[in-house]
Amino acid sequence: QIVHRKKEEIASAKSRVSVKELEAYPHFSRQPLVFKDFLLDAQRSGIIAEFKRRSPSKGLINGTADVAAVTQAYAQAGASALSVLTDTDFFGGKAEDLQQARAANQIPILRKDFMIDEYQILEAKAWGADIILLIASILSPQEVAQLGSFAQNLGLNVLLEVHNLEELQASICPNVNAIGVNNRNLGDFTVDIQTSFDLVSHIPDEFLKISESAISNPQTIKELQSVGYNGFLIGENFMKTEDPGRAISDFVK
Ligand code: IGP
Repeated sequence: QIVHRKKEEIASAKSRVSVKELEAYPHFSRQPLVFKDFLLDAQRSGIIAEFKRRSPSKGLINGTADVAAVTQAYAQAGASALSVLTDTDFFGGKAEDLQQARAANQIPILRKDFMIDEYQILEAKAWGADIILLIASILSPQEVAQLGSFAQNLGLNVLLEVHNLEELQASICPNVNAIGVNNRNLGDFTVDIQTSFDLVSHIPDEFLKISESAISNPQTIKELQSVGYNGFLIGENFMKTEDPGRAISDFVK
């Protein structure tokens, strides 16, 4: 149903400017940052800090946070990268959030959205993203390979999200740079960190390894690191507080 809704949204004229116009956005010709350079930088925390106003599972998380201020505070506290939701219907995000985060920061930014076609990847580049997300559960392995190669040809990095071994084995391909194991089941929203521990040995070492969702204490990061994870995608734990920037600094201390 996500795919269906996304297709309708994309097809509606108002959400689309022409490809020519996207290519004329100032950020379109910018050289994207390389995810690995920041994720493997020992001076940084490995945290990919997410700006998320609301979610289907939690409802409103933070209605007042300012995207530039929060993402700057994340970067200042040692985040390796940023994740910015651009999906409006489910997450209350928008293109401007990503553009404002870009203008305020010089670390890689993930466009967090349900990506199903090449046009959205052109948007991501135009808005200033460095990384795009491909979710195995809503794409065929062939689509993952095609969209991944399209993004990499634009100089973007690709994060492939999986939730179980079947998805991982079916969709993993050289056209993605990082594998994100989502601890949240997108079907019923249940979360279990064990998912990350179960799948890590099946991810070949040439891919960056990222654990996503439901991480709420620094001890969990240590344990995930010890089994081979390089990155930790955290949203709610920071955004649910009044001052997400402060929450991440306390967390990395
Ligand atoms: C962050 P959390 O539990 O720390 O807020 O999770 C991130 O992993 C989550 O927002 C997410 C997501 C997604 C959102 C993971 N995969 C796909 C939208 C679409």
